[in-house]
Amino acid sequence: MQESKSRFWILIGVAVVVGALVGFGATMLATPAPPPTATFTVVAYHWGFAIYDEDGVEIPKIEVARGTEVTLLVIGAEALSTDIHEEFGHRTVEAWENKTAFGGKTGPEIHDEIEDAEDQGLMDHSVRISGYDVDIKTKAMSPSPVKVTFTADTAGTFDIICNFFCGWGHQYMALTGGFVVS
Ligand SMILES: [Cu+2]
Repeated sequence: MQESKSRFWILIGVAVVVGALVGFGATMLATPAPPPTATFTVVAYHWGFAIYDEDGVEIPKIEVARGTEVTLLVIGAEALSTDIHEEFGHRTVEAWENKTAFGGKTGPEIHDEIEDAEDQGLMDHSVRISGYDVDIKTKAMSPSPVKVTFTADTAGTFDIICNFFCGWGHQYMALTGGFVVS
């Protein structure tokens, strides 16, 4: 009687330990490691995009591993200080001078087109990622960026394009291969 009683308690003990292990295992399976995350700031200007990493360093394109939870902070250049804003305009003129974009017009003509777009109140742009359901419109003059988070679930090389009419150079506002998921 004494022996079977202690065997009973041993069995209970074993059951409790096994139960705890099964429970622990199930918890481990139910809570996979969180996905990697990455945040980038994208400045949209007349007529291009500038990308910055989490340290504020400008980078030529966004590169992430598949499955990364990507946060984009999108801001229109018009919302930045006049100096910075004008600096982006100079980039556009320089891009023309390097013959990398904006064919058919001279540097001063490009400069005039930028001023015309602003005079017409065409201050906003969008950041659309081809192949993804991502299209973020800037908020003119708002110093707070528009924030969007999505999962980079499709591998490949995608373009960042403006999908909101922003004047003459809108047609050229694209960063080919600007979003790469490996
Ligand atoms: Cu545009």
